[in-house]
Amino acid sequence: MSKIQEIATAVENGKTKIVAGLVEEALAEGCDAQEILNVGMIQAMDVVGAKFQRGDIFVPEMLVAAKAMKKGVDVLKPKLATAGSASLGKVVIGTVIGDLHDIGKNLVAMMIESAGFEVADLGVDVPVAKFVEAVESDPAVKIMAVSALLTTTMPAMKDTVDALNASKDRARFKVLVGGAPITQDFANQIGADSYAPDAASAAKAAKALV
Ligand code: B1M
Repeated sequence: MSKIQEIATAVENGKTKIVAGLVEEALAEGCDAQEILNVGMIQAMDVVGAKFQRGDIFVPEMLVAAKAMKKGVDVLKPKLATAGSASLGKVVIGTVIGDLHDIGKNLVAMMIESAGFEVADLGVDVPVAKFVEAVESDPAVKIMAVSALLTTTMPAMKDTVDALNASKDRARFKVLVGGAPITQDFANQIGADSYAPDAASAAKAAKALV
């Protein structure tokens, strides 16, 4: 079994104690950090999601797999993030109200930061008013980045973008959206300025917005 496959199996099975060590070993063997992330972790989480959908595992197993992935991401972080030069401005990011998924949002924050932005992370389950307050209270904010991982929280993303679009400061900032159920069509429908399907393209989209 390849080292990346070992990582994937460990993430799938929620082996929180061994993932960091396996990632360190993979890096020492010369494996590419991006491949470790994509194949060893993100694909492993897809397998976890599919098992959950089939009823083979339940929320606690999903949670422990997420914890295992986080341990690995912590090791990968310095390799994935290439320090940006001068600050391109401030980005506020958060996962919409009702939604507790944060791994993808954290990766997006990390990539945007490494593209040269200052990032303020509001966390998960963020009320609409908190997004609006974050941008209206800080004139340095150039992009509001909104994440949603559940089809059931897509309406909350729409409510958030509606409220941001109604902000008195709307001309000053852009709205970027993403997350597994979000599409370019949905982003257009709700009036976001930009959509990105993954963390790397979110960083590119953010750069294109400023
Ligand atoms: Co949840 N969950 N979950 N879950 N979970 C999914 C999303 C699901 C697809 C699993 C499945 O059924 N196959 C499903 C949603 C189905 C749907 O919406 N139709 C689901 C469900 C149903 C639920 C619960 C409702 C389960 C329950 O309680 N019965 C519940 C909801 C809780 C809530 O939020 N209110 C729930 C809970 C959880 C845990 C808490 C246990 C845990 C989250 C832990 C955490 O995040 N700290 C969890 C997990 C781990 C998953 C899966 C398995 C993995 C998510 C993940 O981290 N993926 C997930 C299945 C899956 O994704 N395959 C699943 C890896 C991550 C890197 O990808 O988050 O997609 P992702 O992020 C990507 C892109 O989406 C994009 O870039 C990221 C990196 O490339 N992106 C952006 C994300 N945000 C962006 C923002 C941008 C741009 C791009 O711009 C601003």
